[in-house]
Amino acid sequence: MYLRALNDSLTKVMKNILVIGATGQIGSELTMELRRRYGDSHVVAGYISGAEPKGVLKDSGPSAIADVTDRQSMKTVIKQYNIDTVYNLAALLSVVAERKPEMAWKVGIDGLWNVLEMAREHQCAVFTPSSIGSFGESTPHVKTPQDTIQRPRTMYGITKVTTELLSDYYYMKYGVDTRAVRFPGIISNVTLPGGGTTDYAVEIYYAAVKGQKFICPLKPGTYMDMMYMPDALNAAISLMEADPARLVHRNAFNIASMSFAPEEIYAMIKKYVPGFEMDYEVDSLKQSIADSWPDCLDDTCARMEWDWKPQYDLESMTVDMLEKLKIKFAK
Ligand code: AKB
Repeated sequence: MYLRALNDSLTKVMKNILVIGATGQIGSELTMELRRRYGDSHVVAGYISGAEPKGVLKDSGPSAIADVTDRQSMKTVIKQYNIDTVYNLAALLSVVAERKPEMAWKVGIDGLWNVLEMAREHQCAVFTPSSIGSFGESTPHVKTPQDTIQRPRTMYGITKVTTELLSDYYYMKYGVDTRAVRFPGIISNVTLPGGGTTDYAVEIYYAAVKGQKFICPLKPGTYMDMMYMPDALNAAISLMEADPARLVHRNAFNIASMSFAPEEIYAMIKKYVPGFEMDYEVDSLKQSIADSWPDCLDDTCARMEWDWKPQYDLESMTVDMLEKLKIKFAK
């Protein structure tokens, strides 16, 4: 028991991690959380030119160019820092991907191919998230099972299903340790998301704290899975730390913590900000994407195979979001 614990902590200490897309919504917080757990010098913030890390992200540890479309840039950083684990967060979100399908494929799939090839060559484990966007109209929308129909009609969804299949392929054919979750909409207070269908659930908090009326781009009754950032970070890290012998699935696990429609998040915020107002102005692209996604996923497999358990629900997330954003805007 003691030896196992010692071994686990040594393994943690010895990990060298590259986060690709470290300045994005998830990457900026994931990099800091990984540094907290594994040590600052063991986590490299990978970025592309024009999206350099700033502030604490820049100052707390190493950073390097890691562009998924340029294999050489990844090879250089993997060798320089002796990387053994890659969190690959390079992707265009659903709305932008619909506007720039070719770019979405280039970054999401050609880029993933480069990451997986580098991982094969340098024996790295790889986490490349999928999404609730990997499902489509013909998927069961309520309690969506782990293994079910995945026939999305958006470019984002197509790249996410391909991500899952290609990641599994590299595991089965070459033994690359690929693992992933299907992220829902992620709600956070550090870095804003850009170009997703679920972004409204972040923007609504910013409007409430700034005392502005919120214009919701989705109709009442549009349910989607959402998650607070601390749970999302914990999901990614716990899965990468999970005992491989217990994993029946790999790419990618359904995870869930809350599902709500716009009128429900509005009512919850209004409970704490009574003067808050919201109106609807439906964006047809966002609405059609949201309508094609599940209302709520069944995450039983994640709970059974690696003990997934979220901490936050809509109310506890709302209290924390409002508190953190008030501090942020008081500065
Ligand atoms: C998006 O809305 O595109 C993302 C997602 C759910 O994958 N947040």
